[in-house]
Amino acid sequence: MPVVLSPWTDRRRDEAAARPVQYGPLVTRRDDDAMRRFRSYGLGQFIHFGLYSIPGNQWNGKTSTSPAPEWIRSWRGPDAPENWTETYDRLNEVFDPTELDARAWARQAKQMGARYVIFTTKHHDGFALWPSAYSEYTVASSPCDRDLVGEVVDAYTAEGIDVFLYFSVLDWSHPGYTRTVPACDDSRAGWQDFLDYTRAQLLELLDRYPAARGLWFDGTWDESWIASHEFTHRLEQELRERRPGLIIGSRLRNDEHGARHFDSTGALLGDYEQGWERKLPRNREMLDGNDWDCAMTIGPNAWGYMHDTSGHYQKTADDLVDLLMRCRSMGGNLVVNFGPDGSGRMTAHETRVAEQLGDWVAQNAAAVYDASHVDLEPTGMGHLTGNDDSLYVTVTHRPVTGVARLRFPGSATLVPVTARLLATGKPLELHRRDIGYDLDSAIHYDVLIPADFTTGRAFVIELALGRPTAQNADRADAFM
Ligand code: FHN
Repeated sequence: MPVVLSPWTDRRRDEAAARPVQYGPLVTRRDDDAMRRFRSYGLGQFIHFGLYSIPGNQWNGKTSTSPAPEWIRSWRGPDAPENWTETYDRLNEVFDPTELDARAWARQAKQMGARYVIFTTKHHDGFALWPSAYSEYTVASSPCDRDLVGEVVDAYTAEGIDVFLYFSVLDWSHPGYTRTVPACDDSRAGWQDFLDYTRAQLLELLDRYPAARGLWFDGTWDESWIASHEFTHRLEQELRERRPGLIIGSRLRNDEHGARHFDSTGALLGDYEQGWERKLPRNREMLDGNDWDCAMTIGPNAWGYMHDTSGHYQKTADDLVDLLMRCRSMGGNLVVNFGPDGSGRMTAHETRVAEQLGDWVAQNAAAVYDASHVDLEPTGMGHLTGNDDSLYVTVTHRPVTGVARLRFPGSATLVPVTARLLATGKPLELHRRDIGYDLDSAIHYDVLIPADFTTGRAFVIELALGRPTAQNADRADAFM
């Protein structure tokens, strides 16, 4: 069967053309503690750290043309430093992040409001941030000689932040790695060696770090991996057996027809949709009720440290609040990426943004964590989240009328009964309105935003929900 590469999050398959699938999902929608926890994380932190953090996107004063700073090893062309690949591959000899204090990172993440962290144990260059017994190319071969994965797992766990281990399958350091399907005996043997090594490293990670809650896979798009569907199916099974409750997103494997993230019948290949990278779904309907998160950079397409950020827009805390609440309104989590520099220090911009985002989240926590998608018409004012008791309106676009108007279906059994500003608790006037749109069966609830309330940030209106009263029920329409 030829391998068919499928586009990134392609789920819209022609049902008539759907082929039988043998290597489909190993799990159906889980509702255990781990997944319920995942659904209430709300906000996460991603950290990209490794050898690429040393150059950032620069070497000897020149800015690299590689697609992203963590891809700097692939810098080619006339501007690339001489023998660049060899130079890069030897960065382990100087890797020594003396400023890296995982406890300080974890405290910062906690203040930001992150409930989970995804940490790069090994990126595409193959350099392992733990002293892996299955590779020479690890922290143990550097002056650093610390178990950075262990430090991160311990520090974040101590702060109550769940840890997910990022692992790139794609590995430029392994001689057996090949992008295409191995076609001769030698390359087949090399590939098998690579698969054994990958499996061994993954089991090693699970055994060394029992506190880790999930594995976050990357670099699984090459033909060679896609053609290894029997192996990856077995591997996923083995990982799940080894660590019951482990969370694995949809980026590990594909079916035998090459369909990634979703198999050829459209079924999700993992516990949650892991294809939302630097982009969000347009609407909730696109998600078919699946769990999901969105991994988002603060700068451009830069996950690792970027030394030279000139000309690149850096997202603000306001951007991130908007993205966070947009995700929550569609039932997902936002994972904000950080790229510390080669010494292990977070950048000034990321630090500032983390603080500001954290202040906002702390004041509006109820709207973020225990509130998720609500079945109400979206509002142009901002984003709706809620639960059985409360509805939260995160106002990013304040109406000039001073009235925050919400539409509820006429048949709603739970409607707003009181309103207040979530951050301060200040009560707000709430009115049920008869707007007079023809044939509109909706009920409108108006919250009055006091003119003297000023803020430079998005704000949240909390509405307590209760049973509708009989108000207006006895008023008949005029006969015409
Ligand atoms: O190539 C990587 C990239 O460097 C980065 O790690 C992101 C994070 O989601 N994943 C890959 C691209 O999809």
